[in-house]
Amino acid sequence: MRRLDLRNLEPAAEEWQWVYSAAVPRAEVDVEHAMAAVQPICEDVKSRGADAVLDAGERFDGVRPDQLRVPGAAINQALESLAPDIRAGLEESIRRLRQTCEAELEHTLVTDVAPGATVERRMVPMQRVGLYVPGGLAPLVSTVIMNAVPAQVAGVPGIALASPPNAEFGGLPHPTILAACGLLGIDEVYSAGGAQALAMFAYGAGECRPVNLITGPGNIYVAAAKRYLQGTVSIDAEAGPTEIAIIADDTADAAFVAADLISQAEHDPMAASVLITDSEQLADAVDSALLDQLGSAKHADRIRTALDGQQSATVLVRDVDQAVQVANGYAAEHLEIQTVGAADVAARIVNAGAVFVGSHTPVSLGDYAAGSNHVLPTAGCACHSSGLSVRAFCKNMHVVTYDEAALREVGDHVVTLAEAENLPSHGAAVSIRMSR
Ligand code: HSO
Ligand code: ZN
Repeated sequence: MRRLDLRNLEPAAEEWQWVYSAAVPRAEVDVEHAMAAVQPICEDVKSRGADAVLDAGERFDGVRPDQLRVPGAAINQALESLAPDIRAGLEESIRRLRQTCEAELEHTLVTDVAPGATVERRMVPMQRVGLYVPGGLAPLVSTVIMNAVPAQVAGVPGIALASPPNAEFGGLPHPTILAACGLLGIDEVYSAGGAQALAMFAYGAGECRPVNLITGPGNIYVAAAKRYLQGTVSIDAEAGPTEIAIIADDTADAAFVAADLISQAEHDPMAASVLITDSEQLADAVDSALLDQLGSAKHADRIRTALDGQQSATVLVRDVDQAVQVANGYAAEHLEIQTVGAADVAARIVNAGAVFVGSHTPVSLGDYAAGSNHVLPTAGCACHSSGLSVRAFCKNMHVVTYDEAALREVGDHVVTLAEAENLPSHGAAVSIRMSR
């Protein structure tokens, strides 16, 4: 990995976030450009429905499924054929995430604003959501869980899932993805990928009715389709290539650090692996551990491309304070802390999709079975967005109840404010009640 020496950089107090977000570059992902490609696909799905989705599958995934909706029998069969050890892993992953989601459910809250006057914050689930699970370089079966469990715990009654048709499996999505759907009790599954799948969710196509919200990761075309369809539907954050940043000091185990940098680079030649350290000695040790471990890595080619890319680097800093600022400026999708006092360092992190604290909490654990969610904001979006959780699948709604005395108590203020806004009929709706 290339080295970026930021030890002499001393941004002014109010500037650090922008200085450091510019100092550590990211892969260039031109979503705007991809939008030109997805627009006709989305419009075609809008006007021709299921046929357009199937045609696009044939064009981009190399196979035209017999039907858009996956038959229930195919899901059952995939579940029956699932290897017992994979099933056990998926079940444990589901169990842990479900625990977190149940604890995080926000409950209805009633505020007594005045005698006889209450404002209730009622949490309500979205009524219909579309979950997207990419095919791509790996069948991300864990992503089925990360999307579906929070939606289910939130109480969403209508859950549909789409994943690209796979020529190897007769135009159905990957069987392990179908098996995970079976395990979770999701029976509305579509053989659709990319922009056409998202357009199907947004506009409806064939048996698929339109959804209120689309969640899930995907490639640049999926991100572009989300941007294009936003407004018609709500979306979670736009997902870009995976990122890992690690703050490590001279107490860190170089082999652990290297293994974690490699783990996320395995996703994508565009993935970013960033080591932030105040120890040149550790940086050297990590470089040689990377070389050692790459020798036996199955996907060494794409890992090497990712680590050699401009988006990956070892960033040298003066001390842990500067490391925290660099990490907060960069706002990584995943941030590991491998330092002395890791919990104290983690407490100072304000921008990251998720934080992994201490030498025994690798990102891979979170990818599968930590009980946390792995659908997280990338590309610096962790400054303003959150990872997927039950909250993403809920809305809050104020339910307001005033009795007569309570209205009388505040009524004059409403009338005055309505007059001040030159909206006297607003005031009249209150005074008509007060005059009875
Ligand atoms: N690290 C990926 C998620 C994933 N990893 C799925 C393995 N499978 C993005 O957070
Ligand atoms: Zn991963």
